Amino acid sequence: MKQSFWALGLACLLLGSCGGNEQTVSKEQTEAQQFIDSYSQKYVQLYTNVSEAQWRANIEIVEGDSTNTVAARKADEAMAEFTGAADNIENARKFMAMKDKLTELQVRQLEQILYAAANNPQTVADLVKQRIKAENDQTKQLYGYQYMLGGKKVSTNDLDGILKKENNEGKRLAAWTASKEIGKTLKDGLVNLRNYRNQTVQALGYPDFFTYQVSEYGMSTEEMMQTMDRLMQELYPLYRELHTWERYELAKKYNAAVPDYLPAHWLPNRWGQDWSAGIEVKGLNLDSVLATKNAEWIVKEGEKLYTSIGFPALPATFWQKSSLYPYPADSAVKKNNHASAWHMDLNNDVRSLMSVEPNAEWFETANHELGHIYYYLTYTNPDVPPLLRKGANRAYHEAIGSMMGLAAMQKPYVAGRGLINADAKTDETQALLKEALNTVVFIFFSSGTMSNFEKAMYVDSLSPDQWNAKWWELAKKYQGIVPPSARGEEFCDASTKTHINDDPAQYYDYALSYVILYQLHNHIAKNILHQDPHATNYFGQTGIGDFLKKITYPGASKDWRQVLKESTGEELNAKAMLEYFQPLVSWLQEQNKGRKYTLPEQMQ
Ligand code: X8Z
Ligand code: ZN
Repeated sequence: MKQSFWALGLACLLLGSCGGNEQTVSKEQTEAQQFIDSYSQKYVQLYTNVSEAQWRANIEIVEGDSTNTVAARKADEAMAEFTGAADNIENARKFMAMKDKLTELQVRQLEQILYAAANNPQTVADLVKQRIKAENDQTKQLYGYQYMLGGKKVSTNDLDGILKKENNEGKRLAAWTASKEIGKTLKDGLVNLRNYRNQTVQALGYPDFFTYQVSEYGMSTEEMMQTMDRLMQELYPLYRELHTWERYELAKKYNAAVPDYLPAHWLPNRWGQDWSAGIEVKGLNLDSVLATKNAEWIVKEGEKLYTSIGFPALPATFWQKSSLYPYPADSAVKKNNHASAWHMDLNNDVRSLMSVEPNAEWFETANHELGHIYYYLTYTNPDVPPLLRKGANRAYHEAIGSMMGLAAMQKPYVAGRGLINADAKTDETQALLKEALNTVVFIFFSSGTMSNFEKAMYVDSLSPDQWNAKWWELAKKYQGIVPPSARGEEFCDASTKTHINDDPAQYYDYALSYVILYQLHNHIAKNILHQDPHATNYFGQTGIGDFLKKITYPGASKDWRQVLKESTGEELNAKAMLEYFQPLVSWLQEQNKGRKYTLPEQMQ
C-alpha cells in the first residue's frame, strides 16, 4: 500500500503538476523533493515500528516484565536517532534557506522535519536516550499501577463510577483518596522528565519544552497563555454562576454545610474537569438508556453516526486490532486506562485503545476517538504526504470527535436513534445546564489549572518541592476547588492526570478544541441543518460529512487559520460558545439569588 504513495509523489514531480496547477519544477525543488522523499520513506518505517512497540507497551503491562518497555525504548531510540541526525537537520536547514524557491507543501514538510529534530538533537544524544528511557518507564509505572480501595483491587472505571454515583461522602472521600495514591509513585519520574524534556529542546534553541510544544501553533507561550486567559475571561460570569449553583446543590445532596470552595471529592470526576454526571435531565436520561446496552454497542453506534454522514465503514483491521474494552480490575496484565486513537503506519492501520463501559462518558469518549480515526483516514490520501498527515493543528484533531460526541447527546439525535421517547417532555434548561457543567467547567480546568501548571513546570522551572502546593493554588484560583484535606509535597496530584506524564505541555489543545468545535457546530446547525444549535440531529446528514471532509482532507498541508476562515468564515473566537450558553446565565442568576458568591466578581 505504502508503495503507491511514493509512486504518486514521483508522478506529480515528473509531470510538475500537483492538484492541477501547471508548474515547472525547478532544480531546487527537485533536490528538495529527493531529500523529503527519502526522509519520508525512512520516517514512515520508523514511525510504524514505534507505533507497534508503543501499542504493545500500552496494552500489555506486566509487573516485573520489562520486555515491552525495552522494545518501545529501542524503537523510540531509532526514531530519535534518525529525526535528530545532524545531516537531516543540515539538509532541512539548507533547503529552508531557499524556501522562496520551494513549493508551500515542501516548506511545510521541511518545517515538520526541523520540528521533530528539535526534540531529539544528535548533539545531546545521551540526554535524548535518558529522556526516552524515563518516558517509557513512566508509562509502565502509570498504567501498570494497581489501584486499591478498602483492601480490594479496583480499576479507574470503578473509582470513576463511585465519584459519579455515590451519595455517601465518606465513600466518596475514600475513592478520591485512592485515585490520588498513584501520584506518589510518579513524582520522581516526572521530575526527571521535566528536566530532560527542557534540556533536549534547549539544545536546538527553544527556551523550554512548553514553548516548543506551543510553537506548533505558530504562537509564543505568551500568546497562548493570553489566549487561555481571554477564553476564561469571556466565560467567567457563567462559570461563577455555575460554581455558586454547584456548591449549594452538592451541599444539599450530601446534607452538609455550603462550603466556600468545592471539595474535590464532592465532584463526579477525579479532577473536577466535568461536573455533568450529577444532573439527570427528565426525558433525556442517557445514562439509564446506555446502561441497558453493552460496550460494543457503544462503539458500533458511534461508527453508525459517522457512516450515516458519509464516512466509510471502519476498516476490518480496526475491529481486529483495537483494544476497546477494559481488562478485569485485578488482572495481572494491565493496559493504559485512558482513551486514545492511533494512526499506526500513517496509512490505513488505525486503532483505538479504550476501556469502554456502557455509560454516557464512554459514549462521548468513543465518539471522540472515532473523530481522530476518521481524521486519520481522511487525510490518508495521495494529496497529503506522510509528514503532513496530522491535524490542521492539534486542537482540530481533538475538536472533530468531541463535536460529534456532544451532538450525539442532543435530544433530536437521541430520539431519532430510538433511544428515548421523542414525545417525552424535556427540560431544555436542565439539558443546557448539563452541557455547561461539562464544557464550560472544562475550560477552567484545561485553560486554567492544567495549562498554568505545565507552564509553571516547564517555563518557570518550578521547584518540585512546590508542585503540589502550586497545583492546588491553581485549582482554587481557576476552578474554585480545594482538596478534602491538606495535601503535602509527598503527593503529586497533578501527575494523576495522564497527560501530565505522556501528553506533556499540550493540554491547551483541548481548550482550543472546544472553541473550534462550537464554531463548527454553530456553522453546521445554522448553515447546513438550519436547526437550532441546541437541538440538532446530525444523523444521516451527508452535508455535514462533506463539510468535515473538506476540513480534514488536507491534514496539515494547509494553514489552520485559513482552514477555519474558509470553513466558517471566522477567526478563532469564543462567540459561538458564549452564544450557545447565554440562555443559562439569567436562569442561574435567578437560582442563585440570595446565595453567597465566593469567587470574585472579576477574574483575577
Ligand atoms: O484525553 C482526552 C481524549 C484523548 S484522545 C480522550 N480528552 C481529555 C481528557 O480526557 O482529559 C478528551 C477531552 C479531555
Ligand atoms: Zn483526543
